[in-house]
Amino acid sequence: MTECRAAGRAAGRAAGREVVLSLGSNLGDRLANLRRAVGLLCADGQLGCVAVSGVYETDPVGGPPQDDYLNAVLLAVTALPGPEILRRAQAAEAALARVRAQRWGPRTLDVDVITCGAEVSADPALTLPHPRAAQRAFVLVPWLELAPDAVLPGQGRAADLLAAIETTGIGTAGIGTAGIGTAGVRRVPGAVLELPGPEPR
Ligand code: A4P
Ligand code: MG
Repeated sequence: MTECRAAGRAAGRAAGREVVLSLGSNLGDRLANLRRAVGLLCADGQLGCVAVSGVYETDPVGGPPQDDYLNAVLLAVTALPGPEILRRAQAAEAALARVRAQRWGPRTLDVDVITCGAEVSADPALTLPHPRAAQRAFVLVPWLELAPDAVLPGQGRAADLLAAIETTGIGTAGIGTAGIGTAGVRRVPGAVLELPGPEPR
């Protein structure tokens, strides 16, 4: 885990709630895309970035035949409301020239809001927790690396959800949109996503 060194960002995190973001890329320079995403999301300190996971190469889930993804999870503590967090996620996608040609299609960058504190919402514009997170080893594995006691509000412990993916077989690679097991999620040795350093005084 890389600790946030930006002391100047502590104010942005005061009285905030923990937010979990999932980052994915399978088009272009995937690692550079994830690095740029972290830089963009953490840039102004309003999304108080706390830690970023290692990078995982993952079998694609759903959509047309497409290349493997790189996935990671970013933890933040922020007072920003959910819609503003989603707006920032989508702004990062737009900055990486993401084209929405097809649902679950290949993309330079996908930023999903996995949780916003304990909030539970069925709003289609921002469903919380993310409606497919519980079935996705590419979300649960990097999240558990950062937070072994992670809980998906209303759905249980992330570790138990991951175990269920494995034992039910839902997670077998290649089955529709359901998901992939941990065999489809491989840590990329040496690939590191750094949080931005301290802001200049
Ligand atoms: N939306 C609602 N709730 C949320 C939320 N919690 N986080 C809405 C983010 N967005 C949320 O998203 C569609 C709509 O979901 C948005 O209008 C937003 O308001 P989108 O980003 O436009 O389209 P999408 O990402 O193609 O669709 P979707 O259904 O969000 O796909 P997912 O669930 O994001 O899946 N396989 C691997 N291995 N790794 C991946 O990262 N990603 C996907 C995308 C598929 N397969 C993958 C991966
Ligand atoms: Mg998405």
